[in-house]
Amino acid sequence: MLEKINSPEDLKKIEEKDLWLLCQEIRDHIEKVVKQNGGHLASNLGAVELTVAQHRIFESPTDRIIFDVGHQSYTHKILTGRYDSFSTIRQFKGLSGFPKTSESPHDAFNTGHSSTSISAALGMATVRDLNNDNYHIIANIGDGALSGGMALEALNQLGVTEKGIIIVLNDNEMSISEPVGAIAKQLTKISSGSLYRNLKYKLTQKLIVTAFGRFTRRVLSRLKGIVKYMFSSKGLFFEHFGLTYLGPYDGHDIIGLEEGFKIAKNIEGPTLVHVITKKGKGNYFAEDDPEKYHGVSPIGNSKKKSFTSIFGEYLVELAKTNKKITAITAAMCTGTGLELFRKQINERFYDVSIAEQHGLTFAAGQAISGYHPVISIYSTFMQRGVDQVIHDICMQNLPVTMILDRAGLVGEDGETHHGVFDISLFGVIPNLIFMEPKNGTELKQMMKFAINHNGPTMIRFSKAATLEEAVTYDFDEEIIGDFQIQDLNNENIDKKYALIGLGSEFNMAKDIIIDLKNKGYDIDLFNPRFISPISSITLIRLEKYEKIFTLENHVVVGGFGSLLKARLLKPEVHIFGLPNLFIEHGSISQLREEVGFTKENICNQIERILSE
Ligand SMILES: Cc1ncc(C[n+]2csc(CCOP(=O)(O)OP(=O)(O)O)c2C)c(N)n1
Repeated sequence: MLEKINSPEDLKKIEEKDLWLLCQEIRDHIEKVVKQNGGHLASNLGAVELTVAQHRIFESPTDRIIFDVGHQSYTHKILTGRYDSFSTIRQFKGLSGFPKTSESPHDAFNTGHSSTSISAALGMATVRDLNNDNYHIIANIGDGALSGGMALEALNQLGVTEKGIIIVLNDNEMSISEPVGAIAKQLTKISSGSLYRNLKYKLTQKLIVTAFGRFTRRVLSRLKGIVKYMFSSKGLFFEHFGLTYLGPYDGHDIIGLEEGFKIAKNIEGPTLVHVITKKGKGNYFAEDDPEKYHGVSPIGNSKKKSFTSIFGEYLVELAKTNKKITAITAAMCTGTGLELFRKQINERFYDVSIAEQHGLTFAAGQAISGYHPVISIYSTFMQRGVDQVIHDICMQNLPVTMILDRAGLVGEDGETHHGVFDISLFGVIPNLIFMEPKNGTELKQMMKFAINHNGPTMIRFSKAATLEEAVTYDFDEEIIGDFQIQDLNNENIDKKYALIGLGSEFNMAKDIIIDLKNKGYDIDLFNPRFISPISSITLIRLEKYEKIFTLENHVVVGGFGSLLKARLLKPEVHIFGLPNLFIEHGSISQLREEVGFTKENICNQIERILSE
């Protein structure tokens, strides 16, 4: 059937009796492609019927269907003319794993980061109404994403503007991990409130059947108030925000869902359709362990040791002896390697849900009270917390250790997920000691130093696999801001030129030095360790060079090399890194190739500069 569906119009022609088979085909196709390309398996399997029903009842692209986070939009892509290209999802030059307005008119809004859908929908609704247009705006949001601050801020405004948008709450009682917090608890209570559901559903349905058009809508809007107070307090949680609550519906019953959406279409003002889904639906393993199957890697991917796992294991070791250490995650326990901490030191582990900003100020609160919180957030999601880092943590000089995981290019998740702006955002903040380790051993040393430091520290590291080495050195307050020169062959150092390879780029810097040495160029190699501050000893030392080259897994303008260049007077500084662009998706090596951030290219460029 799927081959014949090129648009939602074709979907509407499918007979009701065949819909279950269609959903089966969609699931099979998603599973097949995700096994090959990696991607968000469990979330997509759970949202199949939900998406089919929406595309049968609404008129996309005139009606705007928004997907919060966007990781669950695979069925939507398949049904909106992208069945043929779906096998390219997440691959270089292929379909994106998230909605992209540039990819299809059916993708109403770009997403990737959580909890933006209600804000975007409300913005769209205000313009629709100013223009006296008439179309529906649907915000699909998960129970996890609903816990994010932005979603709550949007609900706060929505309640008073009373704009007609339809929020579809895809409630699978899971974020990536188990959802936490009071909202999650409320949702569980509502889902189990079947009396309210049945009575209210029947009443609303009756009204729809017996009257039509604007009159019906007006009557319904008025009755909303009456309905609200007739039944138990279950749906009042949302009705207090000024929403008409419909549901909960079985998220795998297309006919029931279609009825729900038809009712929602006819209600004036903001409406919330509460849908209960099973994450991983249809796949035994994903249903059984939705956390593991939330996002999967393509088959055959070997798991080498990552900075993340070294961080997670070592933090537990440190925290076992230092009882003042706490660990904080914003709904990314597994991804940030804090699983072990959650299991072994649960009393000092905090999952604040998808709330990076809150998590950072929460850490500040713990730090000012005498503890040393370690909060790990992906570099890209840390973009949410700039003010909290500046205003709450650094301005008060509080001992919080912030870990920026997945810094640099991340590959297949693409432009919304690359962590390539963090140095521009955090590299100039007073009091903050910002570091990047060249390998796993150095990460441990930095962590130990950070825990003992009485002020804010930040450590970024990439997704790259890394090694641990036997040799360690004293990493203490004495060396803050000092770049380390590497004497590769016990030969004279302090040459005319220097190459500084930041963090995960240090190894490439080393290879470049060796290649250029073979071509007759002598260059000193530095492992900077510190992004900020840079000590005056280091600056004085670097002033002696004629030409300095820097490498970083970050955008060039505003990054490590830029910050260094601004501090140096004499040497010519040539910066190698990523272009200041939103870089698409693909494997990390393809992307590096695409932007020219490869050993060969950089070697050639340095050679050219040195031979000038
Ligand atoms: C700001 C931000 N923080 C973290 C994430 C990582 N993330 C992606 S999906 C997800 C869980 C979303 O849960 P939910 O909305 O319930 O959707 P489900 O996958 O359960 O369908 C998280 C935390 C993100 N995308 N954006």
